[in-house]
Amino acid sequence: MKKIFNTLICAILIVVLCLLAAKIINMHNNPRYLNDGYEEYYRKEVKDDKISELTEKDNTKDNLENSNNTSSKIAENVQNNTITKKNENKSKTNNNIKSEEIKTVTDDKKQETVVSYDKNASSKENNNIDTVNKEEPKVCSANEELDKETNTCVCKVGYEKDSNGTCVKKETPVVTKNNLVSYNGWLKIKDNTLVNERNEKIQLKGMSTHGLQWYGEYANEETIKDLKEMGSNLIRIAMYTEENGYISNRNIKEKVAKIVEIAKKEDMYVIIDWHILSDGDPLIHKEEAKEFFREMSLKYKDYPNVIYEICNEPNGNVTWENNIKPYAEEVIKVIRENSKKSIIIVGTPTWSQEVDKPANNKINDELVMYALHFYSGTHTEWLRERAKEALKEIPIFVSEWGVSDASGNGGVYKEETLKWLKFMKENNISWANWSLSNKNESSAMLITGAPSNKISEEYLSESGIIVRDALKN
Ligand code: IDC
Repeated sequence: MKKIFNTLICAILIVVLCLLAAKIINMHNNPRYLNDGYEEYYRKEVKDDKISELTEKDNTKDNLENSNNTSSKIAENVQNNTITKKNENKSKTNNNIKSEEIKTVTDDKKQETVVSYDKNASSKENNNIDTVNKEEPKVCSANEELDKETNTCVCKVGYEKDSNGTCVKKETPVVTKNNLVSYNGWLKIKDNTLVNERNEKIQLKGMSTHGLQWYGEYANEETIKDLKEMGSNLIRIAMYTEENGYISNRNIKEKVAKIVEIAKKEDMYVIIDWHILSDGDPLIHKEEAKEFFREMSLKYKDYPNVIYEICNEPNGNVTWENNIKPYAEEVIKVIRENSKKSIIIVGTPTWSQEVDKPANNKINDELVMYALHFYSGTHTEWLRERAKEALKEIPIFVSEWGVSDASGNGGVYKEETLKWLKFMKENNISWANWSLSNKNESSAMLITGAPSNKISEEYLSESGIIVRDALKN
């Protein structure tokens, strides 16, 4: 028993002695106890690749600085050390960036290359030594500036990152959209298509009112604004002559004037349409038409946004030569007395389908366009073919079209409508869609019951949805 006790005491003594010896050795090497060995210790640690561990623990700025300085000193001293290699690589990279930058100061595209190069370099560096070494200031591209705190490139004021992470100029809200009147001014015709004052092609797109006497209230400040928001730059005022229209109710002019003023305020083009329909021969109300357009053209002589459509849809036993052209020449003359610069649209035989007729016998006026009307359920490829031919000779304006059949109801004929829209886009043909109303017929833009002061998604009919998409594109 005594023997066992003695052995145990001996063992404990040996262990205590060993621990003491170890402690003394450790004190010699540990910088916490011996400042002289600090650097030596660190070098050892670095060699053992423990740098990142240390940096993570010591993440106050001062400590970081210390460790940076120390490790750079060490790097200077220790030949063939991994850190030296990394530093060399880094400075090589920076030199490359600088020389690259010098080559490309004025070249935006190349500067983009610099940015991405820089990004790659820095991410590589971060994985290695950047956390301990004092970083070289980043080289930023033309639209960037250096954030000294984080040593990263950030977008300059007025610039923002795009989806590729490149700093691009911030889009300032467009006050004047370039499809509106303030940009385009008085319109002209060049190579049988509509152009603006700068001779740039322009396509007008918008809604036609239904008969003012029935659904006039749907054309108001709110709805016209909403339409503009949807991409529209045009509104057509369908002022019926008969069917309780202008001939029997001159007061309807006031509604016309109101809409013209709204269009002006909203920077949009507007068509004043002399909507003959049951009165198929324009000559029937020629005198009234002359009187009306004299008044209008005088009133709006300085309005670059006003366009005159002088006979919606001649029909019945009327011809271009005998009825429409003579009528048009007289009315145009009246308009030109007041307004030399406005565009005038002239209807064509058979509800404005026979554009081939004026193509062979034009009116002598540089600013006249010819109406082509279609309804997708009734008018198809054959009418597009005719239009294509006519376009070689005359400018065409689709001042009325619908997604239904010619009655204004039936359908919606979406597929055919899309073909027409493509055709009009390809040929830069301006258009107005029938109709801005909530009438229970498939050509109406709004569903039955839709209020008259709002054009929003929930009130769009099937036709309205197609038109909304067409206005956007
Ligand atoms: C239609 C309307 C319909 C109205 C009818 C009679 O959609 O509600 O009852 O006129 O006035 C046109 C005419 C246009 C027609 C339209 C549809 O320009 O006034 O509107 N249409 O039939 N030409 C071809 C079709």
